[in-house]
Amino acid sequence: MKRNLSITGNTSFTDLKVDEPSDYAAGVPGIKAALEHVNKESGLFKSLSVLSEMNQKEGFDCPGCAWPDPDDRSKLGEYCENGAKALAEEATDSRVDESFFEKHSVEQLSLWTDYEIGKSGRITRPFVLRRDSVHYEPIEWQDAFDLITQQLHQLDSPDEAIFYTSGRSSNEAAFLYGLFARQFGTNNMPDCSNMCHESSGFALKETLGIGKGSVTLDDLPDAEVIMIIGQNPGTNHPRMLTSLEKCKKNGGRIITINPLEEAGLKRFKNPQTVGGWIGSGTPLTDIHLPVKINQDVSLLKLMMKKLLELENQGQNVLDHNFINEKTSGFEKLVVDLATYDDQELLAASGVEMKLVDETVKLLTSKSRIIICWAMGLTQHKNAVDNIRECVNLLLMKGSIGKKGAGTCPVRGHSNVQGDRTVGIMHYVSKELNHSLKETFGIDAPEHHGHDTVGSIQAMHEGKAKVFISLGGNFLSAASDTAYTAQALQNCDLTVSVSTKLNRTHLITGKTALILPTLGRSEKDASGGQQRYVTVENSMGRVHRSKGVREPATDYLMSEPEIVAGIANAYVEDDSPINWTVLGQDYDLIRKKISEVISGFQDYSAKSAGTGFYLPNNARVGDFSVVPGGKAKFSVCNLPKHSVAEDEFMLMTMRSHDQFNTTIYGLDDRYRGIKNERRVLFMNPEDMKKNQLQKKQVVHLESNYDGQKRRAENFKVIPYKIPQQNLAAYFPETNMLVPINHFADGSRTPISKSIVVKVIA
Ligand SMILES: Nc1nc2c(c(=O)[nH]1)N[C@H]1C(S)=C(S)[C@@H](COP(=O)(O)OP(=O)(O)OC[C@H]3O[C@@H](n4cnc5c(=O)[nH]c(N)nc54)[C@H](O)[C@@H]3O)O[C@H]1N2
Ligand SMILES: Nc1nc2c(c(=O)[nH]1)N[C@H]1C(S)=C(S)[C@@H](COP(=O)(O)OP(=O)(O)OC[C@H]3O[C@@H](n4cnc5c(=O)[nH]c(N)nc54)[C@H](O)[C@@H]3O)O[C@H]1N2
Ligand code: SF4
Ligand SMILES: [Mo]
Repeated sequence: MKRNLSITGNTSFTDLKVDEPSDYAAGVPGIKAALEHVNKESGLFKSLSVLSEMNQKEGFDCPGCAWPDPDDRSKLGEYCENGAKALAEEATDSRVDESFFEKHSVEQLSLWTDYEIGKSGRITRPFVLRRDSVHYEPIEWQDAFDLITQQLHQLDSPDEAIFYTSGRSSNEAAFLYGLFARQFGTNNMPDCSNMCHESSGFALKETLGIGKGSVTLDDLPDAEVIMIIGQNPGTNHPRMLTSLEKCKKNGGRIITINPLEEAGLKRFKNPQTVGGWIGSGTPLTDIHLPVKINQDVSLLKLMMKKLLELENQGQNVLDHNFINEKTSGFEKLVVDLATYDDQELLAASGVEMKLVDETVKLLTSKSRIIICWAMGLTQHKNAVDNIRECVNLLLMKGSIGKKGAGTCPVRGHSNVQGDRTVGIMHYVSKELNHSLKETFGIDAPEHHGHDTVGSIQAMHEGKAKVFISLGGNFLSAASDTAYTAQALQNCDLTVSVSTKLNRTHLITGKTALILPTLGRSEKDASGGQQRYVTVENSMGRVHRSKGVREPATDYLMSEPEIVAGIANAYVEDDSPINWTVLGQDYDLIRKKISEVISGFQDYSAKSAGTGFYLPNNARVGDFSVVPGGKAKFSVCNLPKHSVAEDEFMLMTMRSHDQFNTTIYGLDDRYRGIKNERRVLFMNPEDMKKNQLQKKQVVHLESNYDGQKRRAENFKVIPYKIPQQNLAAYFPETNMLVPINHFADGSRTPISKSIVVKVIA
């Protein structure tokens, strides 16, 4: 039987109100919004006491983004508006229980919006959607594990199974998950990084020898210049604004490169200070460069060209000692830059020369420069080049490996970096395989597995038949929604380890399981003993997270327990790994991690308090691991774009009221949007040219390789965005992103530069 399912849900409109975009972030409206959310989900008093434990040394790590915590933590609150919303979402009093699924079939639920699906609450117990059924029904934990085992045994090869990870899982859970996948016999371990910072990891590893950023939190206040490129911290990493404020107060300058003038980067009213409540706040951005979508390479090339010219005119711009001693490839870069024409670069970038000159002037005499970036750079065809150019600029100025300077890819999910560190990856690491053999006696596979795009294609082609996800919402997060839906539906079994209901639970394999797990904020006990897990923040510091709330129900299992439960059922007695013990004893897991992965000596002990930093060669200016022994300058090409007269370049981004596919609310306060997500931000000149009115309903169509993809029902909003550029929210627009168009090298989908037509 084919289930009759909607992959979009209801696309009709709510009650859109449009105001002027805000010119500051946080302040009193931020506090008000945070309180409203926590109050609505689980009551104010209960939530406030829990919030006071968030990001404290003995408390739990915020389930929101990966921004680090300071060493000195205010007992008054070490969290932001969106951290409070993340907690509210997890701590909700609503429940998805047996009666919920008796009442609603998956067919009916698929008609709901993502917002409505998410708000249905915490999943109370394991559920199964049996073949040919449209209603989930309860299943016991052991029966669920046995069902997975049965399906895994039916596969012709271990490579017919996919093990996806989203970045909210702890190091302990992720390590066990990777261990099981490898014991089972596959490297098919796609993860959310593949859609996120994979491009950063790729470019940084190749140029600097480590796929992570080099700065720590203490570097930001010391920087002379912070460049923020393709990132919207006011919404997505709100406490970064505190660091930016400190930098400004120390005399630092901030340059932002972004097609949009994001409110959060204009002015910050720090809610932890009196001035943030009653004052006008701290101005943040000194120079804003409104680059056209995916023209950062053009702009960065122009800036570097101009810096070289100033050096040639006798100014002291470059760090020659650093370039000579620590880098290779500089001459090639100089020769290549000379082949470009300033005016052509400028025209492509869409920025005024005056602003470029101002920026170059500022950079000339500075050497403590930090570049921060996120999805605005990583989700394009030439994303890896975007990051290589950032590295080029920093290397020229000797701005890596010293205080107040370096690379800062700002990571998304709170433990996405840790998951990768402890072994979630689709490619083979000989070193890791060797350690796994030594420690566990298993033979990990020696061929690469599928990344996210590859997994979807394999499922679509019937080459993978079991899909297991540790967290996340694969269907809505991935590109090409219709194609991905078909891929999942081709599977014999799909399994989601989740806290809350999402669309991936509705658009499933022939049989589907939901395995409910504890959230970050919840107590995780075994034999009366409270356990803690560990996570790694965006700057490579590993620390503890210990839940404080009673679990949503008594029937939840922790992620390590669930992974061990699946593994145990599968391997039975025939395993060199004692999964029963490993799933219970997190100290033992940490001991094993420290045996397998370097940098984790005395793991449990060192994770207390503020935790410990993992080794980072770029941070200390040691590039000996890069082939050739030196940091590498790169020669990059300009992006190749062909946007016809009647086409636009669309970027898909986050509103202020969402965490990826989890929709907290329908407002995007900083951009002046209230009560609607189906909006399309457009330049007023383009509206005029296309005879479009404010709030007029349009549809979007992409056409790649002759295949048209369509997303319906968006209201046009006049907005300050470069001409022929558009912006809309994800995941509503994911169906426009073609599966086989992704970044060269990293294979990250092109979610920030999709060529579309606007159909009135
Ligand atoms: N509240 C909240 N916090 C989050 C998340 C969330 O959804 N909600 N998600 C988390 C995750 S997983 C991640 S990865 C991060 C994402 O954090 P961000 O990367 O900040 O998120 P996006 O909304 O995708 O915003 C990208 C920014 O890049 C700009 N941009 C788009 N295209 C270009 C371009 O071509 N060039 C330049 N220079 N800029 C461009 C956009 O205008 C926007 O300001 O946030 C994390 N934190
Ligand atoms: N078009 C477009 N697509 C994008 C992006 C974009 O900018 N544009 N961004 C991409 C990026 S950067 C990312 S990181 C991906 C995100 O991709 P995912 O990580 O797959 O998606 P999320 O929306 O973060 O996952 C939310 C779900 O995770 C589950 N969950 C929440 N907390 C927990 C927990 O503690 N444990 C477990 N087991 N489950 C939990 C809940 O069931 C929730 O519904 O999306 C990508 N997709
Ligand atoms: S900045 Fe990120 S980690 Fe910190 S409280 Fe806010 S959402 Fe949580
Ligand atoms: Mo992300």
